[in-house]
Amino acid sequence: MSGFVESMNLQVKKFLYKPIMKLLFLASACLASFSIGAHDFKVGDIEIQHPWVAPTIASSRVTGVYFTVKNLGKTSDKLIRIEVSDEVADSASLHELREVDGLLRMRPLSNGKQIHPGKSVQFKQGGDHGMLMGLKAPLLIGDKFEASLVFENAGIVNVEFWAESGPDSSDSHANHL
Ligand SMILES: [Cu+2]
Repeated sequence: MSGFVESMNLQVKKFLYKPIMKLLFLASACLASFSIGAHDFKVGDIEIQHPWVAPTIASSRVTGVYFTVKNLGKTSDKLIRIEVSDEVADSASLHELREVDGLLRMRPLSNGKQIHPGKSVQFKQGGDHGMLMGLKAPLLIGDKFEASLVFENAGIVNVEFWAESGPDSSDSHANHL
């Protein structure tokens, strides 16, 4: 496992560190107007709000996926993993991103993410997030793909990720209808 983490950290340094820093620079401006619109998915008590994916940068085949999980129920649930078809990417995983001594460190959310009853958890730029590695094609704004979020209790929630420039960029959903 530690070998996997080490090799992933190398990959991160090589391919992701700079794009993530650029995205972080934009993130604070975007977060203020995060919208809850029609682009939501619900199974049982779990609602997934506005799943979106950052377009790929240059020749990168790695990107981040973002969404909000809301637990409308009275019992806790846990997001265990994210899955995509191998026609979309070689792998999809959930990561946490923490600042340690001024450096962003990313590692797998190997125990999943607890979603307490009545609470929302954001998977967002600069925090916990999903990641696709080995994308089969560049992702451009307006592209879409399906993915599954797997929960301990709610089971599989199928969602559609939309490639957008930021979390507030599709308030009107004009590009998608
Ligand atoms: Cu990551």
